[in-house]
Amino acid sequence: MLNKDHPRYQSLVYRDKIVKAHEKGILANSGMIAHGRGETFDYLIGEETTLNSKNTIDVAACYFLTRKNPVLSVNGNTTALVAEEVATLSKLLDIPVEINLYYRTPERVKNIEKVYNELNVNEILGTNEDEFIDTPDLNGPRSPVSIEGINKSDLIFIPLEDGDRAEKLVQLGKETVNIDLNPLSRTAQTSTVTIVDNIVRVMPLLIKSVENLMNSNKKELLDKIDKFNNKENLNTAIQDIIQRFK
Ligand code: PTJ
Repeated sequence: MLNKDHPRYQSLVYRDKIVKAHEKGILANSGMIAHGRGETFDYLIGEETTLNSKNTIDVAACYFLTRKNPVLSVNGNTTALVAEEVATLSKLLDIPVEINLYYRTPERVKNIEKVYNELNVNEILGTNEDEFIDTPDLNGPRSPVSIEGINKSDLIFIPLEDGDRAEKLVQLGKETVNIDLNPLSRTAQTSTVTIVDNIVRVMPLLIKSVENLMNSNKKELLDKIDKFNNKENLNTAIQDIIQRFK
């Protein structure tokens, strides 16, 4: 039983979600370590969404609303923390959720598929029954992607990921939107758009931003994309952390 008066109650709630997802065979063992790394960076950024990240979330929404075939790629950590929000975004944009795991086992895929099925996601790809094709020049369990999903997509959402895949996807001419509390990670550095913030704060804001911008004209959305530079965004995120030490 979690004590609501605890000064770090929210953090305990998310740790509890992580532990429960591990017990249910959703989270990889290393997912616990990844969460701890995220918590450390969250301390450094002050555990709140910065002005810079709010703007980046709006830019991410503009990408989702202007690209032809976006896909939401999910892993164990994302599913443990924000499965409901992923399902909401998938319905709002009418785009698929694709399971793509670093520590892929048929059991974990099945357990994660069940979560999104129960949330009534329309199209779940990357399941054990799907048809796959390898991502060129990428080794390991993340390489096989759904033929109808990531393979054909032009924009891929890749939150909370380790570094090797983003680089390859970008080399293939695809665009990526990443959420990562660590602005120095390889995925953060190679993605098209990197939201440096906790996924639990980002997802509700991203959904709101998509809802707000949904009826804007395409030129406005493209203008916002044109004005964005991910290197500047990452530099600002790093400067925001440095400021907190002064
Ligand atoms: O479910 P699987 O098998 O695909 O495995 C997933 C993990 C996360 C275990 C795997 O991709 C991995 O090892 O990732 P890394 O290399 O630890 O990278 C995860 C990144 O996510 C790190 O840079 C963390 O700082 C970041 N991160 C962790 N929790 C959060 C986060 N970023 C935003 N919000 C969080 N809550």
